[in-house]
Amino acid sequence: MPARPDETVCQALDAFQIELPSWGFANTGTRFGKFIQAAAATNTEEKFADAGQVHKFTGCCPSVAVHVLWDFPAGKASAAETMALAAKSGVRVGAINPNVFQDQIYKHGSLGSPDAEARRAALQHILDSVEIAAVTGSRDLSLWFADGSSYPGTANIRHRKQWFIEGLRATHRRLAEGQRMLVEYKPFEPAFYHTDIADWGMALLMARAAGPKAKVLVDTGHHYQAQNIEQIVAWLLDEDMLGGFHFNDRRYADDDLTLGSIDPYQVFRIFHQIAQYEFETGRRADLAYMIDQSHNLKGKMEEMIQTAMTAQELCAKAALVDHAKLALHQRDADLVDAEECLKSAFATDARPMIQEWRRSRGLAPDPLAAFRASGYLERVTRERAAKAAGAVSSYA
Ligand code: PSV
Ligand code: MN
Repeated sequence: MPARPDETVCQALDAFQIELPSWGFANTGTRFGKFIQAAAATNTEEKFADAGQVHKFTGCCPSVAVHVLWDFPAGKASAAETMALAAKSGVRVGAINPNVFQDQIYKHGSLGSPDAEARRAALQHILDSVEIAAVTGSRDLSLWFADGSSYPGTANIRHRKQWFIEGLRATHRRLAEGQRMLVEYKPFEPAFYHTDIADWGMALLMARAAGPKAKVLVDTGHHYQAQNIEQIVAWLLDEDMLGGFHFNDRRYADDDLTLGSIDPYQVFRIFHQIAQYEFETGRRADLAYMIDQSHNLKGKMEEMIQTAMTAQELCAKAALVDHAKLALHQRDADLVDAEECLKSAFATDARPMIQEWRRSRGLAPDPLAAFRASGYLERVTRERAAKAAGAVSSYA
């Protein structure tokens, strides 16, 4: 007998966790400027404290992805301290993101730079990050490279590809048992002519060349318009090469908008591919779900809670697809019925079932309302504004 919808939703939510990005709690902006929020976290401790609140009210965000340089000011030496700060706030350190795009040495690239010294520095930083991951017990090393070129003829694309393979292989050799490296792709920005790892095919090739612990990371914002992201997901799942996601939404390019704010059906279709894979294979897709958003205008913690709730909702809707029925419609090429089967799950209001799940897990049915009622935001706004004023006056 098929499970009742509320049981299906409960099972899906019990199995679903999504990682918060430490950088989503700090002041960020566009290349035209930053609008400062008094409540924004100003250091790693505050980022974890805010993340802890998001987890406390949603119950599905127990870990925080961190950026080396931004969250480990003293590199490896600060790994244990960063871990302790996370634990103090009821979360743990998640994926480690090396940063090989900020330093001056990376002006023409990192692992793909024509300058051997830059390639060496990038590899060293990535290997240090592997060591940090070993201390923090992080499973994943998330690798995003800003490498590319902005004018035709200025870079040897094949040489850069080969340097990348060398660097990624050297990284793979350092991974301990149980660790993974996730190769992220992005079509453009900051480079505007060619990007070394520009799409899922290039990331797949790089991951395969690196070794069996390397998988592909799909950032939903890193695609050209009209690209069929769920097909990429389906293919990578089928190849056992999908490692995880950076979730966000977009309208034009890598906009880093709130997940599902522009196209919730897109996110649902991604979750559907995963649920269908799990239904057919009987295997759990071993994926790291992560948020990668820049909260420039909305309140950062509120946007994070909104994102986690949206992810839960779309994951729950995808769990409600009647897979057995869909398989029959697909077999018989019943096009309208197959499509309606998918759409009826998407149209189901899963929110009452999710609220029930929250109550049964001791969580408030409306995490956003509960967060607002907690007074945390007002308290940190006051404290952080006072700290900023103090810093200005002591400087003056
Ligand atoms: C690049 O746009 C990216 O998506 C990468 O994942 C980075 O790690 C992240 O944004 C934050 O800069
Ligand atoms: Mn990303």
